[in-house]
Amino acid sequence: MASDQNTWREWIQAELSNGISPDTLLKTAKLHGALSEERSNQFWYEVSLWQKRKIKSLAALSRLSRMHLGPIKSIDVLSNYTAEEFVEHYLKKSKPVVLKNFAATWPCTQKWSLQYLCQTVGKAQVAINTQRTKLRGQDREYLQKIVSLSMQTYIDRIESESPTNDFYLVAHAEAWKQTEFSTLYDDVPLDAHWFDVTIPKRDALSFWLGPQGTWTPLHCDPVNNLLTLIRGTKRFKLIDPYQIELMNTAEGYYNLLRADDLKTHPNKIFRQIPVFEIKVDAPDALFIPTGWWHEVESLDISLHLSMTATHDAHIYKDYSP
Ligand SMILES: O=C(O)CCC(=O)C(=O)O
Repeated sequence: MASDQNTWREWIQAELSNGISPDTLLKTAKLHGALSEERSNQFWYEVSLWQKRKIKSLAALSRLSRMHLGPIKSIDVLSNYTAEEFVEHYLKKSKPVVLKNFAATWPCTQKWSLQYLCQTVGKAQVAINTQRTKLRGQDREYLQKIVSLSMQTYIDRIESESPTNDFYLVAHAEAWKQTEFSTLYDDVPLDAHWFDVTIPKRDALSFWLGPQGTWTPLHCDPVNNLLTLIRGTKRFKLIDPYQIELMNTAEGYYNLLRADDLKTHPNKIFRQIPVFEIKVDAPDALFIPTGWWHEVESLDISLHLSMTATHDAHIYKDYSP
């Protein structure tokens, strides 16, 4: 019974963090006949706990902003760097940075053409996020429009329908954790200077592949991400978590505003928020620290790995807008 209650609690909290409203959650639970009297009583208690966590996250945000002593002025782009410099000057300070040629020597950079992926993991069934242009909260509501396809079929669609934002293989699909994908694991070396190698490889990263034209709305993540581009080019718009006004327009980890809306926002405070725009090409990496808002557009057919097993990856466990 206790574990049933825990599952119920975890479901409520995860969906609220995804930006689903309490009313929609209640309706979904009723629809599936999953709303006993006991669960119904627990529901609003869980919602209030989640709201308290949201307030606590404001405290976490101000702590984050203090760590790098005020808002940063620009995003550094480094051609020469060591893991130690990255940890000291960027990871520990929660400061984004572009690392040129980060994955240049990784076998995946040479090997993973679309054709190679068809040969190796073409038969794997993957959960594709579809009809993205029709959904207001295309990523928050991703579960509504999932379609299962073989990688081969998905790659054929990428090649014939690009550019489009209508379908995308994103982290939620957990493709990398599927048994078939383990044949690719040796192509991504995890150096202990950069990554916490005690974390199994299947849990150390997520695999994203999509056509030119995918657009991921403004959001932040509760974990540090050394986003490593294996193919293609992406444009990022980044906003410092120091800009706490954006908490007012957040729904879970997502923001209702687009980065471009800020320039013309009726409220001056929003118009003054700096947006850092930066293009990243394979095989470069962009460090996106916990809490940093980011909006992402693929300028080519793109494949990237979100490397989340950085050292101290989970120092902001309580960060949850
Ligand atoms: O590339 C994208 O479309 C989004 C990537 C992203 O937000 C992430 O890896 O956290």
